[in-house]
Order: sequence, then structure tokens, then C-alpha cells
Amino acid sequence: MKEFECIPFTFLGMKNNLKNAKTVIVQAPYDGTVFYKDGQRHGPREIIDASRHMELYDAEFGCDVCESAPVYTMDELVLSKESPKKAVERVGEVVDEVLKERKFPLVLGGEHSVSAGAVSACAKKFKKNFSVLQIDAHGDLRDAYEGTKYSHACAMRRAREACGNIVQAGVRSMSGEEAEWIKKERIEKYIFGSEFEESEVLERIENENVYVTFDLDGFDPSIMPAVGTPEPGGISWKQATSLLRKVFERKNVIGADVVELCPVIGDTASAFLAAKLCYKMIGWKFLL
Ligand SMILES: [Mn+2]
Repeated sequence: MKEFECIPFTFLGMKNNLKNAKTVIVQAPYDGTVFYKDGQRHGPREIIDASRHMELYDAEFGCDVCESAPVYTMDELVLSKESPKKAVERVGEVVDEVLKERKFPLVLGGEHSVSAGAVSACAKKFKKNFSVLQIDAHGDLRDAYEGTKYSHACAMRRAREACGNIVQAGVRSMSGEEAEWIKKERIEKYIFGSEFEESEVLERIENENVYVTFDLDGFDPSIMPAVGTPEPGGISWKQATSLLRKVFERKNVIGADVVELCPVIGDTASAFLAAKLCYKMIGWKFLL
């Protein structure tokens, strides 16, 4: 058949070429442990769709970032509906493969539980020699929630077990149980609200290798309404990009995720913001 011009349904609409790619996009469409507003399973697709309509030129670098740092987009994963443990472990297996290929894994959620899988894959490769930086409105530090240790509400508890050093910014909501645990573990100084001092956050990241997990509800709901639990008083685009740029500049970022987009009909700004955030991270990773 004659070939017609088409835009692939991939991140940035790029033609997939695994060999050349530096980043691998892992789509983790999972919302199996969400009890309030679900729909996070549609997040990856919305981010990909928005990314296909973004300008590829980035003024910060003066070029099309994806030309120097090509991206490969995996198709959506099939994740267990019955078992959160299996769903999270599958994400871990996939990220493990991406790391073995020496590519940069960028996971699109899906709910926050998928991050626990990605972090466990990092632990397999880096043992305890990495930190996790989390941007989030919530602590996500429960030991278990609604009968599973693989809930979105437990993602950072699992991360702490895997790596020892977690740093959280934008946090403005947690349970009494989490607050108690934080005191017991004496990790108060690693947890920042929305008015964080950038230099202090950077100081607390103890390892050279860093995994970044970005729950979009860390942003203020005025710029990111499409999340399951929008908490008032969140961080700005400027705060997020300024902090992350420095993390990518000073540290070795080994992988990242952007999770919890819960698309709302009529709102395109949220998916666009998420897509742009992903593209900025790719630029900082490979072009700084
Ligand atoms: Mn959250």
C-alpha cells in the first residue's frame, strides 16, 4: 500500500527506534487501588496525546531536544486488575529491562503505586546507593492501605525501604499514622511543604544517584486540576522546574516518573503541563 504521512501515537509523535533512543517511555495505565476519583489509567494516553502537539524546539537549549536525545515509547502495559502487587511488580520488571538496556526510564502513571515498582528496579541495579526525590501533595508513607502494601498511599514507604534516603517536597497532607511514623524515624527534616527552600531540599539528597517521582498533585490545583485528590496550596511551575533543573544538573538522575494524571473532560492544560514536564526532564537529563 502507498505510504501516507501519519503522526505515530508515541511521545512527541516520534518514529520509534529503540537502538537510537536514550529515553524509554513506559506507560503504566493503572488505578486499581484508587477509591476516590479514579481515571488515572487514562493518564499515560493523555500525556502522549498532548505531547504530539507540543513544539519540539526548546528555547532553553536552542534546539529540538528530541533530535539529540531521541525517545522510544513502549505501548501501554497490561497490568493486573486483581493484584496490586502483580501490577507494581510488572512495572518493576519493565523498568529493570530498560535499565539493562542502558536507557533512561520515564514512567507515565497511572496512580502513584507504580513508582514502587520502578524504585525496586533501581534498587536491584544500584543497591542502596540512590535517593528518591518525591514531589507530591501527600506523604504516601503508610505501611499498608485498604489491605495492600502496594497502594498509592504506600509508594514512598516502599521507596524508603528500598533506598534509605527519601526527600519529599510539596507535601501538605498526610494521616496521623504517617505523622507518627515520621517522628519515630526522625525524618522530619527530609519533608518539605510548598514553601520549600530549594537549597535545603538539594542538601537533603544524600546520594549521587537520584530517582525522581513526580506526583502531579504536588502542583497547585489552579494549574493542575486533573488529579484524583487536588490539595490546595501547591507548588508552581517555576518552583518545580527550578528545583528539578538543579537536581538534573548536580546529580545523576537514574530514572523518573510522572504520575496521577486523572483526565477531566474539557481540561487540556493539565495533560499539556505533564507532557511539557516530561520533555523538560529529558532535556535536562541529556543536554545540560
Ligand atoms: Mn499525591
